Amino acid sequence: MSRILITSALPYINGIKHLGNLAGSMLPADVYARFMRAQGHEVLYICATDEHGTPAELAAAKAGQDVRTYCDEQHDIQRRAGEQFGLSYDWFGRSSSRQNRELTQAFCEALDQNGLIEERTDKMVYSIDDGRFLPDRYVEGTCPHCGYDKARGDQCDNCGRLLDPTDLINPYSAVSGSRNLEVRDTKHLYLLQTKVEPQLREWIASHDNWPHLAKSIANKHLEEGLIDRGITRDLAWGVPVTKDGQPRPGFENKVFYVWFDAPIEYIGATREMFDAKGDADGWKKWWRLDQGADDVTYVEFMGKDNVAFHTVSFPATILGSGEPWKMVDTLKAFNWLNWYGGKFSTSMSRGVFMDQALDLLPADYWRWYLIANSPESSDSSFTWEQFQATINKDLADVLGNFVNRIVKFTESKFEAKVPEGGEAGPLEEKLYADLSTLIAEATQAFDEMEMRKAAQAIRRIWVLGNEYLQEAAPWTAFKTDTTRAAVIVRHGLNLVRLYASLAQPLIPSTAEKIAASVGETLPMAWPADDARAELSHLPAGQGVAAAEVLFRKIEDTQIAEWAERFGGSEG
Ligand code: B3M
Ligand code: ZN
Repeated sequence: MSRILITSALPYINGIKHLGNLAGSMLPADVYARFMRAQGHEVLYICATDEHGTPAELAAAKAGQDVRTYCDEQHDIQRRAGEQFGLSYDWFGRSSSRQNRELTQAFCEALDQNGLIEERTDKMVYSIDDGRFLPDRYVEGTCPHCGYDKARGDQCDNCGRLLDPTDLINPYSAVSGSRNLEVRDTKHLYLLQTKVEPQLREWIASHDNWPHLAKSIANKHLEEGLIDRGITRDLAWGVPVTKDGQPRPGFENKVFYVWFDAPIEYIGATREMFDAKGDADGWKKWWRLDQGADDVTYVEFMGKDNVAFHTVSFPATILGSGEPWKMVDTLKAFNWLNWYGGKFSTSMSRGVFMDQALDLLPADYWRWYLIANSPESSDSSFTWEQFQATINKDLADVLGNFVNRIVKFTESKFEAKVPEGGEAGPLEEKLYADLSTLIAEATQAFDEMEMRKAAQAIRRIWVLGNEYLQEAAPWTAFKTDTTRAAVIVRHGLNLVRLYASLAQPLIPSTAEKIAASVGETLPMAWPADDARAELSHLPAGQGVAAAEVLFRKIEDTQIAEWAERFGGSEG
């Protein structure tokens, strides 16, 4: 048994997340956490809302709320949506917590003591009418590259280029619309990443086991070379900047940049959890190498746009601190899940969002589709047609049908009990062999975080069960040889049991119903690759009871209605 620490990239606080966000970090992290727990490992799965930065302040202003109230509300909304999607976090924290504030300040002070922090003077856009600096998204204007007139200070939404607020033509304040702006000098803290570069290179080089996408993005950033990075902003909402535990002179009206404190919240959230349990030092055995974390395996899940922050910036913070922190062992990154070939967009409400999805169908339908079509080796696209086909075929026809058919047959012909007697024949021997190979494949795929492969192997296991039942035909055997029929039915019911245990990571609520139909409860142990043993668990005489319909087929009329409502169409 090992100790596995799992984090998912922290969903940003500015509104409920869409299915693309879910597919690219939180959901696969949950699937992996559930798989590891089923294997008997000690798992700590941590997530949180990422609450600082200009998008939070601006979204709060738009909602007419103060930013603290806005974050309180949005945090609860996201926590509930996560629960409803079956995301089995051990803790869902908040980057605005006291714990994260203390850790963030302590990291900066440690970096400062190691000579890795420098005060530099920057030129920034200042709004005279608003009486404040306008960092990042607080200033909008015309993009110097494409002429789009609503480009934001950090990026142009039209051409996608990264911008600096001072690049904008005809800039105006996003707060007041005022054009009464000037460029002023302002002091900021810089993290001297250039000085940490050798250590960072060595650390990344020692991790050639990372899945391909993460590794290639990390290397690309190293090739481009590291630059010193501004880690403070002229904002009111965020972690205040300190020196020796006091407000840092000249930085009283500044806070840390959101990307500085956000990853530290992985640690902060762990501390929130142990504090809530009254175990103030408990977090250390997960995060401090000198306090027991040296036997932890740490895995991070995230979308590809977050990789640089997790392979370069955050490690630079940790390495630069000179302190014995647990660092990531494996980093699993995802490409985009698109919406009909275009992007999901929070600001343009394009696509389906987590709350809306659950109004349409239960979580397991979405979980299966999103993992089976995971944007792993390339971007993938959501379409209603593909969603309908996947659900109807895999879940309704193959899995749901198998379970109901065999359990109902047992109810009608074997008094709703696992029948005894008879010996396995050639068909069963073949089943053992094929199944053992597929179980091993599924297990390896989950181990390697290959989500699509894992789903594929599981689908093939479901298909194999259907083929076995078709060929063995217990309904025919029953007429002439009830002992033979008993052997087949017993194998069929054990397959149902096996399906429940294999389904736990992917479709956990359905796994519970499937298990219950053969008298079992979750959690169940992950199956071994020995199918002969796996198909002999259910004791003869154990009662079975068909579940209500496991999956309802999605009708064409529903698809038409949803496509209309959510704008699912090309372009
Ligand atoms: N909040 C992801 C995003 O909103 C960002 C991840 C932080 S992980 C420490 O794009
Ligand atoms: Zn542009």
